[in-house]
Amino acid sequence: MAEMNLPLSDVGRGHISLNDTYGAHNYHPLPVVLARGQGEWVWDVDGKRYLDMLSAYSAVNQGHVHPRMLETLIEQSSRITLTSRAFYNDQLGPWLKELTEICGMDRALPMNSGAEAVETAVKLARKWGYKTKKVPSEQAEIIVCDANFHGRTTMIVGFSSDPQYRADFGPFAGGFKIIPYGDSDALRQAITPNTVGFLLEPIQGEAGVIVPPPGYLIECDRICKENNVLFIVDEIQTGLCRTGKTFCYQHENCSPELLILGKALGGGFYPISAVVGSDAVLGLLKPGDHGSTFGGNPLACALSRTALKILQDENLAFRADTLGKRFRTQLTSALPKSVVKEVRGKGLLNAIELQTDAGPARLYSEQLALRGLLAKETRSTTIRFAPPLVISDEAMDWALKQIEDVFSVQRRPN
Ligand code: IF1
Repeated sequence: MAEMNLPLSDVGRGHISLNDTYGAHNYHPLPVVLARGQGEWVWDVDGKRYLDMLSAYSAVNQGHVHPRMLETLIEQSSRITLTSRAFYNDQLGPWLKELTEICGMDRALPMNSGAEAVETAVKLARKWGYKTKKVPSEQAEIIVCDANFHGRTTMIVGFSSDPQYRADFGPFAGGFKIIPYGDSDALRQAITPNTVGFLLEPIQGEAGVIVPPPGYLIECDRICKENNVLFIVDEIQTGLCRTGKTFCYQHENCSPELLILGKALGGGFYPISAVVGSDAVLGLLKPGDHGSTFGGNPLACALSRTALKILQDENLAFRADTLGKRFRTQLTSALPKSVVKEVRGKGLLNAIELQTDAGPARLYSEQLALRGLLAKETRSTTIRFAPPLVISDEAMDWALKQIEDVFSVQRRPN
């Protein structure tokens, strides 16, 4: 793909060339080299300021370099950072208590990345299936959705429906069944006596911020409970206030058995993920069944405790809800229908869907970047907008103006 004509200094060019020469080419980033961040703003190596409307895919809901996160990092890392789970540490216990209280659940298990937490949830669901539901050995089935995104391990890409994520990475693990997203009848029909869990994203992020029909989540929850199947919600991207509630499933009063968290759980400072759930499921694990060198380390837990406090103290669910409504209302009325098919999302997880003849989405991300607004296309006709939830009213007004200018017919960039 042709690169945009972004005024790039020799310093910026140098960094890109280091990536090209010494890195694996598994990404195609915008040619912006970031060196500093604060709140909703980031600066490149030449000091140019950008509004971050990606938030590291919702991992910096709390904003870049939040002062309380920085303080916790300094304080905790000057005491102790890593103990392993061979011993207890003085941060893990309080983190478990605080997190399970926020989730209204019994127990939690810390891991590091989102994909590891998804792997953990699959192991838990299978163990529950064999021990409690009495599914015959090796027969456990887990139902997942078309166009899902749950991570990049071989097990997870094995149940992806995206050919690129799978191609040349097999053979894959069995035991997964793919059904259409947003169709609860399909779930009802796919369940067999060997089904142990149904894993889904309450809004599909990578697929293009796909919001399922109203009532879908609670209907799936009901179907799972009627059939003794675990309802497993991947809130790695939608959780922790992003969609205007602490968890996206709360929009429909669901009560999942397993909740998977990651990204913003570390406040943008540290990778930490978790599976949270009932004693009936998490209580089945015995010493040696599962673990992680870094999972539950004191630095991660201390940072995560602060990350969770910031979400509550700064009322970020309410902010996401209010600002998100403004974003969708204003852009839906302001953007020309000839270019934009739809503005959709929940809270501050939003997308602009282009008309098919409006040119590739990447051109629009590039135009926005030229104006100092960072957003990223996903698929060829969708641009995702997910700023840090701490974004100020003024920054949001400025962003809306830039978006209106770039997407208006006169400036259509092709
Ligand atoms: C990349 C996407 C977003 C996730 C859900 C699990 C994971 C993710 C719902 C795995 C990760 C990422 C990974 C990142 C880009 C980003 C992404 F475009 F790829 F799909 F956000 F939309 N469940 N999402 O969204 O978590 O192991 O990465 O910690 O570059 O692959 P992880």
